Amino acid sequence: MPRTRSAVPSPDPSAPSERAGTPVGPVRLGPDAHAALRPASASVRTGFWHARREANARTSIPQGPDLLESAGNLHNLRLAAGTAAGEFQGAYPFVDTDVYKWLEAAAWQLSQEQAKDLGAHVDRIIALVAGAQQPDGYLNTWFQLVKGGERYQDLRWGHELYCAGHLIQAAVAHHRATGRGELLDVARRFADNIDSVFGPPGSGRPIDGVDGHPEVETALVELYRETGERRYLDLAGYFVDRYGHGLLGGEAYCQDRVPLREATDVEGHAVRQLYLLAAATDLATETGDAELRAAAERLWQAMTTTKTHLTGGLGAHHEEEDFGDPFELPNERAYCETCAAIASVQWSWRMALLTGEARYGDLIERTLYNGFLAGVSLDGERWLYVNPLQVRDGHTDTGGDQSARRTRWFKCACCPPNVMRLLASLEHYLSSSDGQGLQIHQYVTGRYAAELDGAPVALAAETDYPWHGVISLTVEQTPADRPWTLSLRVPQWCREYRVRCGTEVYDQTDAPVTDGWLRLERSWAPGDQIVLELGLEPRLTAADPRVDAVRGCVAVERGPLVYCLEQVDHPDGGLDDIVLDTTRPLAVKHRPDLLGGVTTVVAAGRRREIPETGWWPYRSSASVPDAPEGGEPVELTAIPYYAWANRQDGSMRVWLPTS
Ligand code: FUB
Ligand code: ZN
Repeated sequence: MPRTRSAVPSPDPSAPSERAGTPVGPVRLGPDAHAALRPASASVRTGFWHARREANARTSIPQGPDLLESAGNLHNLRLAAGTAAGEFQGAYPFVDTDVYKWLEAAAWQLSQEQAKDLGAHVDRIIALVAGAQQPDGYLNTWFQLVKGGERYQDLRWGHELYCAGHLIQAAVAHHRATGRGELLDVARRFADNIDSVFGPPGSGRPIDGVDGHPEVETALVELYRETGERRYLDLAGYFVDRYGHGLLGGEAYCQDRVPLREATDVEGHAVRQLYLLAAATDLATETGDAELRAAAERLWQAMTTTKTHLTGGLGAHHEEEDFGDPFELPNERAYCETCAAIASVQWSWRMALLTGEARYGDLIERTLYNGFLAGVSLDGERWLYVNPLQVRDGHTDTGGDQSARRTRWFKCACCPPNVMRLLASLEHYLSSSDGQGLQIHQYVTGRYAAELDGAPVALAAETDYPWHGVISLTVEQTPADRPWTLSLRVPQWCREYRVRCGTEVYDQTDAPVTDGWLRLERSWAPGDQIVLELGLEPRLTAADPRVDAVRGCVAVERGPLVYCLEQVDHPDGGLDDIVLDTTRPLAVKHRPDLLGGVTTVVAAGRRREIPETGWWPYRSSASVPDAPEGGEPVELTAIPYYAWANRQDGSMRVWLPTS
């Protein structure tokens, strides 16, 4: 798609970007966006997500500067600036992004609290980044220090534009959060350098190419949103449309096999695919491009129906960190990179804003509570890069980045600062407004607020979700003379619910729910109360029979949480011989003492008798051999999947055999 240039006046980038009533967060739609919804403001005050965000704010983010120092990332910036001597440190060309993602996380944190120490670290690290930038705006310590300044020659693997993307996102965050423009100046100068180099044939730019790792595209859209400079949006559009034309050798791995507009399935490296789709959705939102929107909707559908693990995790192969075939959803070898879960949330949120549909909030919820949250330990100190759904008895862990054991930091440390930035900006993904009312996508204890034609509306929320299903909302602010609609997402997993709104009570048989939204249109008054009760009966979930890896198994779920067994809770043996008795009821037991306070699900099971098979693990007979019966009864204690690997090493499983 040829790039067009148009002159849109750009606001002064050094001016505080926070306008009254405009929420601070990663996605700020342009004034003419073709979106059904716009992000609203929210705050998280206590409860489940508050605890996770506190670990992020008090432990994960504060540890960042030391970790970036000891891993050499900051040293590389000093080397590039010429203020230190030594060798480049780090194994990958994209180590600068660990710094940028940390800066982004710190910026979102600063938007919520005055934190002097954190602010000082941010200022110091921004100065290091600025010092490393070359006079013409280029910035990449690996290429400056290791590759002798040989720029843009290794687009397939070099990650130069990927790094630029994370720098831009950090800069936008810093500008939105603090109103300060130092990092935004650095990012713009790099973006301008890229814009002067990349373009389609005939554009006068020397390189027609794309990065092997999409990321800069969604960042450029956000830079356009922040600065009003149309050429950043056009550059993003050019990049998105140049994938699939063989510029990267035609490989599915880096999204180059087929143009996105023609694609019928998600494929290749999961994070790459998802960042590209986030960018396509951003572009469809800003430009009204119906073909891109249709492609994004089609691919989201394909992904969720055939390639998503129960936890919301994405990516089936360790080898290439990529999607597998439809229904190829391995269990113990599930890849489910933490970054892929984050990218999925980012993409689904953009889809929710574009379309207004509640189903995107369903996937966001599933991913946040399970595939994403498992990526960080409860204390915020250790991480998982891959998130398998089973660890076998006798598992030999070879350590390294793809270990099934939590690790303090990784050689490829993409996931930890990515978790930090999502947790620090979580409030952004909770609610929206469409001009006619407020939509609540995710339930927290805190406050949701928006402006309807300049009039503030706000609700206080109290809930013990996900342990209890009651969500109490109180109208705090509302225009007196104008009815508006409060829309509450009723999760797709929820079979029974009830809502009380003043004297009216509805349940699943008569509630005004369409497409996942329970819509309450009223003339509201301060003090009005709405109580939503979501039934949290534990349930057994089976997979589509084409998911061979878990045929004959079920998983335990309750509300938005996927459960798993951990060996530490079953000290009399391992987990590989366990069978769940599906005829016996599941019991719920809240355990304030366990894992920071979790609701467990207790089930009846048995330890299967393992038949003698002789010299190898197979049995043959003329007819299909019977599944072994009998075995010792055993009480099974299932914990939320996100909390696994926080005690001692051992086996774990989500999918439980039923025979
Ligand atoms: O290539 C940069 C990042 O490293 C990817 O997003 C992750 O999957 C990891 O490979
Ligand atoms: Zn990662």
